[in-house]
Amino acid sequence: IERVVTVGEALAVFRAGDDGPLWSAPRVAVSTGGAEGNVAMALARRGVPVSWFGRVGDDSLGRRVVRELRAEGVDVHPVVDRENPTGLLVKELDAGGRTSVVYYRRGSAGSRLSPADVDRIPLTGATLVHLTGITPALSPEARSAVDHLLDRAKTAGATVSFDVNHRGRLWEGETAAPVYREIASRADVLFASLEEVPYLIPGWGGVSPEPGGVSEPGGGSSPGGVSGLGGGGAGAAAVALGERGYSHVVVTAGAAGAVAGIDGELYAVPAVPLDGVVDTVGAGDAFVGGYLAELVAGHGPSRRLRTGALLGAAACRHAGDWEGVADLSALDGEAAPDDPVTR
Ligand code: KDG
Repeated sequence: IERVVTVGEALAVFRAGDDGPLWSAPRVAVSTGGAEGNVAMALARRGVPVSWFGRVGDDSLGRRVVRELRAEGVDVHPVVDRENPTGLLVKELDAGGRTSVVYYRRGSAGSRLSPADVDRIPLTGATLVHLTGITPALSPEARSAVDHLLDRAKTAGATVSFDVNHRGRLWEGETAAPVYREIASRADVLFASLEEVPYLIPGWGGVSPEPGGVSEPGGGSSPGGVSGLGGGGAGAAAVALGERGYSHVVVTAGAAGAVAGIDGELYAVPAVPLDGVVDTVGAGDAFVGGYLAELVAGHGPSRRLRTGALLGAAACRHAGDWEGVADLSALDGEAAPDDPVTR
């Protein structure tokens, strides 16, 4: 049995918007977020045995996120931190369909992830370890924990998957970029959105990873030089990343689809057309979960991309990060042929 291990910070999510803006709304909706947990839930939904590790506070929100991950079929063994609270993300959806995100996570339990915590993660039997660029942004300790996890995963013979997931609210692009490159160079599978490519290839698309130079989740806008590249830009980016030694990359371009570059071959998938996008936050994680589920099941690139695109689209249909994916029941009926190379 293939087992996937994800490590990161799970957050409680308070969502406002259905009842008016947060400053006046009488109610918020409560849910769970955190990129790695979202990926784990998508994997579990696809039937892949998956574990999530991280720290949560000894509080109701911690209890809530653990319950929710477990309810979605994820194996969870958190370190319960008695001194620091579970992190929180507040999401506001305005009437125009824009999402803005505020974090209450500085000093949170999840941000204290340490190398000693990583030592407690059982990696025996793990075929794949997934992490994101959010974790090293959380604290120096969490960054060391990521380094240590990479070492341990390699020793255990696990495939390492890394999703850049830049969060401009957590750190500056110029600080983050070298860290992303270092982790990416040690990963076997690399995920990046088109907007994140400049962090991996400085100057790509005429954009340098300066503060404010790329879009943030649910906010900001893409610099013209990058967004103008479209899906074709994802192909060019995958080729350029391949030339820099990243032998298995997946570049996502939102509504323009995604491209995988694997050992010099390119594989593309269009996005699944959507007529009501409720909220795109979580779509990238759902995509990654879908892609990895097919990868560990031994399926080829086209099927991985197609399942990723389906799950990514499903996530966009719900205001929560992952609930749209949890709603998918008919996915198994969607036969995804293992197409030959599209170039
Ligand atoms: O990818 C969705 C995430 O952005 C969200 O769930 C919270 O992990 C999170 C983050 O740090 O932004």
